[in-house]
Amino acid sequence: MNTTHSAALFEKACQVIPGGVNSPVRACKSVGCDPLFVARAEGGIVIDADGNEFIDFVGSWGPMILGHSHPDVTKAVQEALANGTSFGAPTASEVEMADLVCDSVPSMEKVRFVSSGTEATMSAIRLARGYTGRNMVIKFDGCYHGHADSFLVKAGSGVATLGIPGSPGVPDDIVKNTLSIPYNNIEILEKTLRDDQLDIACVIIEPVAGNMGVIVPDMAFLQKLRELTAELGIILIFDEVITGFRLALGGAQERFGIMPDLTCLGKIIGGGLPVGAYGGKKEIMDHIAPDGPVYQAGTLSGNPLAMAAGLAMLKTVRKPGFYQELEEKSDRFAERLAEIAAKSSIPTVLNRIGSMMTCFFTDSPVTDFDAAMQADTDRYGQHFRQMLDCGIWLAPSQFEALFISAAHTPEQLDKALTAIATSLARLSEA
Ligand code: KE4
Repeated sequence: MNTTHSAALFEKACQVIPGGVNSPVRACKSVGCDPLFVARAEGGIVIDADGNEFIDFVGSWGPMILGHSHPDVTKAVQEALANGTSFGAPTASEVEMADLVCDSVPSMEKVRFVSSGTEATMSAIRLARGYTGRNMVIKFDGCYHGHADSFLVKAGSGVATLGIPGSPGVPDDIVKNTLSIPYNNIEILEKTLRDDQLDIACVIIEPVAGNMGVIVPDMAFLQKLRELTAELGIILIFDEVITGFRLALGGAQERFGIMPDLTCLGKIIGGGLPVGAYGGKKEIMDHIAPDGPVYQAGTLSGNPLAMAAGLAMLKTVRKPGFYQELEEKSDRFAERLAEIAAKSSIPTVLNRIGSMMTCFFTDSPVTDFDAAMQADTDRYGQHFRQMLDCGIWLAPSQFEALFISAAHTPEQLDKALTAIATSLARLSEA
């Protein structure tokens, strides 16, 4: 495969951008190769700087549930562009978007838009602390909530891949207010939440983990979390940056029927443009400035181009049958993937819910961060490179998700499955 242009771009990029990328996982360090630079994308396909075509299962890390360059999204952004790019003043599109988001996400009565998932989660925990007057935040090992200081303790995406247990630059007195406990462990959860030495403001969780690879929680665990936080007056925050508008129109909370107090959104909500959001009960959200004392702001929050893209995305996924069709397509893919894996001598574990899944190179169930860390990342790296050679673009990390989009055609999915079978066969010969 000719990668001349990507190689030249990467060499130049490394001179002017840390690691040559604007987000660490894109550097492909954990899969043993240099990154390819994307020139354009359409539907289920990305095309790199050298013209190589790949079937894309990263989907920009989740946003591309419609596939790339969806005509309705493109048209909406072009129309908005003709009116200007940013005003720093309220617009009708923000009101329409907020109304549609609150109508779609069951627990949301009010929502505030920001420009990234990190902004959404950091604002949500500030709100929880301001509302409760307490400081402690409980998170779960392997869950990633963006790169705000409070979260960089044994996080998942990026950090787990790079093996950084936290991060330099995060002051100790920030970390002392964040406690990370094992995912899916009811006993430790109850012991921690009932510890009256801890002035717990909130618990933040990915209701399906996507940043240590995909891990679906035990429903008893998630239900217990909801019961305990309600009983103890602790704010429960669902970080649905990945699962929002992915697992159902109303995200994981709709799919599982478990309602958080606050929800964080990102990725899909922006249709590929920078949008994050946090929202929930009016009683809590009314503590946010300017109505309330908890401060949060953003120059480009509710940006008209991003709102246009988000609205076009929302109107498309709200069409009858959208999620059912995506679910059925994902069912077929996952069933065939499981059959292929079962025939291979290479030990793998497939964790999947809806249109998100991870094939772990390990031989035991993956139900928490420690189990995920047993995966053979070198073997995943070989798999990644072999799949790239077959024209399939997977996440450059064992600890991320494979996403099926509405744009993936049966032929593209067949090609991917054939490539996976070939890759596993090669791995078993290695
Ligand atoms: P952003 O700040 O990257 O928009 O969102 C942070 C975030 C928050 N919560 C969850 C559950 C997330 O998955 C993320 C970001 N996800 C990673 C990949 N899983 C983004 C990829 C990257 O860092 O480049």
